Amino acid sequence: MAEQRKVITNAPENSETPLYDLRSWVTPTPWFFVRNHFDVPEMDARVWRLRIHGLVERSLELTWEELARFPERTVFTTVECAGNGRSFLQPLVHGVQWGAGAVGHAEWTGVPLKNVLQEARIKSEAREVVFEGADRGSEADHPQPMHFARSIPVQKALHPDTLLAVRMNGEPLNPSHGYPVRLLVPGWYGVASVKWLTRIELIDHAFDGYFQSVKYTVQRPGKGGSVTVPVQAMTVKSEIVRPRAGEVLGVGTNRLFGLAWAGEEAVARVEVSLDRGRTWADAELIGPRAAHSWTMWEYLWEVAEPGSYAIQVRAISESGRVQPATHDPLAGGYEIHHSRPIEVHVQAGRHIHAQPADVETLLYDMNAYAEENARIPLDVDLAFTAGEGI
Ligand SMILES: Nc1nc2c(c(=O)[nH]1)N[C@H]1C(S)=C(S)[C@@H](COP(=O)(O)O)O[C@H]1N2
Ligand SMILES: [Mo]
Repeated sequence: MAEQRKVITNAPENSETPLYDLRSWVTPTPWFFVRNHFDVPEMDARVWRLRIHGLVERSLELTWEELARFPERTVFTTVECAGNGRSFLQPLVHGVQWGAGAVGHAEWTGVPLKNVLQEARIKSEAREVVFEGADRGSEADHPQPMHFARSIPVQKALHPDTLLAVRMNGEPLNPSHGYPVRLLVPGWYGVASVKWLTRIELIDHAFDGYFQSVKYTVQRPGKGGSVTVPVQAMTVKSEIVRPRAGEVLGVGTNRLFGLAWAGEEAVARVEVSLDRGRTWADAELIGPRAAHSWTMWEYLWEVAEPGSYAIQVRAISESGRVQPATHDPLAGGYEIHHSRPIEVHVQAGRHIHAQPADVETLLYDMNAYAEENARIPLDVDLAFTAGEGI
């Protein structure tokens, strides 16, 4: 499968998942968005080392073979860039001008970080775990070259699904996604999932690296106005995948299809409004539903009157968090998750009689997958053409 990402910038590569073409719960790797700050570093698993040091009883320097001796675990996780959707903000905010596609959902396999940290034996005063990538470069407001680095609290580092990932969708990580080893922090914005990982350090204070304290931060109400905090878990969000904005539909039954996710939570409900947010109806959630993963939804929209309509969708998480209608100005250019209406046109004389997705046929392999931990044959779902199935 050729690379089919939508390129936003070339050097370094920043490219989007072609969201509006998705036909599977899992995003095929060649389609999965790429967010790089610096050039992709030259990596070779044969000479790769992972240093684990700082507030540990026993510093480690693992080789690829040593890492491979730990038991593996496989998880499904949606990864979204905290800047996803930035181009929809008015007025424009500085940064990569992402559309909706800086997000993807994949199967990740690797060694639970917890097991490696247990071998290093964390000291009780450790509070955060800092992860450093092999990539290096400078930013306009930070001319000194630096490595990409980010931290997470010890508690999140010990979560059984936080992985030192070595495979994505069953294949070894490719260079764009962090070969040979990346961190995977399920439910958190992608910035936490450090690629080309070479160093892990346990510290007893809040890490203040550039990508932790200057970029990838938001304001929160706090003492004396607001405080700056690093982005953490993904927020509750949905996207309309089909129809696309401006599409011509027909009278009868039109099928709306999309995705919704809620960070560390599962999605409880997705609602659709066809009257600019006055009334909302439940969409059908189809396929697998789990924390850390996006959920597919569909809605069969009966429409008799030709004309222009706005379709709006919002997701609600299991704890009851509702996707908002407007962007929180305190979040600046990050955590852009407000529900965006799209305009469509229902044409007179054009009749559509959409059917619900044949979930059983389309998802049998995905369900088998979740149960048996078998791999999804990724090309199966991609064979379906527009209008059929998912
Ligand atoms: N070493 C390193 N890790 C990194 C980055 C990076 O530039 N360098 N980008 C981060 C950001 S902001 C995101 S959104 C995710 C994107 O992961 P992907 O490129 O595999 O989709 O990687 C994160 N990990
Ligand atoms: Mo990101």
